[in-house]
Amino acid sequence: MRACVLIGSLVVSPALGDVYVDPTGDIATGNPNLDITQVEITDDGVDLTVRLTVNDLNADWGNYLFFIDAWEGVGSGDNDNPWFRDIAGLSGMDLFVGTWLNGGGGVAAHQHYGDGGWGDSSFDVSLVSVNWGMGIIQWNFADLVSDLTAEGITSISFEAATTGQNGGDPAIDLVGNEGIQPGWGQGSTSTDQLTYTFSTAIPAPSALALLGLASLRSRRRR
Ligand SMILES: [Ca+2]
Ligand SMILES: [Ca+2]
Repeated sequence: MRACVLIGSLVVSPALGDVYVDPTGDIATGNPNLDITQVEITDDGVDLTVRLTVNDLNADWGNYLFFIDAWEGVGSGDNDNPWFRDIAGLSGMDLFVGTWLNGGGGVAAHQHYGDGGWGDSSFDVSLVSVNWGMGIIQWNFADLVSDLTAEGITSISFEAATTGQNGGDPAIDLVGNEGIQPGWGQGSTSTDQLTYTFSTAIPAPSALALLGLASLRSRRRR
């Protein structure tokens, strides 16, 4: 009975996570703390929540990056990010988040302002939590979804990357189908940005929820 209640509450939740899976073990360096296994994104119509999962968060020295392409036709150049990591294939990025875990952890959020280049993000981005046991790093982008929706934007493209602590370090892993990156001392290249569609752009979620509840009720009646 408890399981039924739980399923019901998930069905009516306005924010089901979209999960983007990445292979385990697809890195050249043997650092499981940098091996992305999935990215989960949700939104409540206002904030965007991102959960990055790695294979084993067994060390605190890694850096974790999240790139968002929100506005078409503007954004960064290729291999142009505020932390100078050697990652090609990411032109047009508008928002950059970098997180470190050592020293208590923290987050830096930057935004690309055309000819002005990278500056501080106009959005408040927070490192919500680090789950060491599950290997999950969670960020919250306050008001990002509501602000972009107000501009008529219904989705974002994104990339997630793991890297070291120094400028010039490459991405050791990228989420998606890039395959194994060359590793330390060499460049890295993003070849596929993924897309997340805001919940505000998905038609009639309440109707979907009602359908889900109806099917649950009919199942329970049998
Ligand atoms: Ca991986
Ligand atoms: Ca852009």
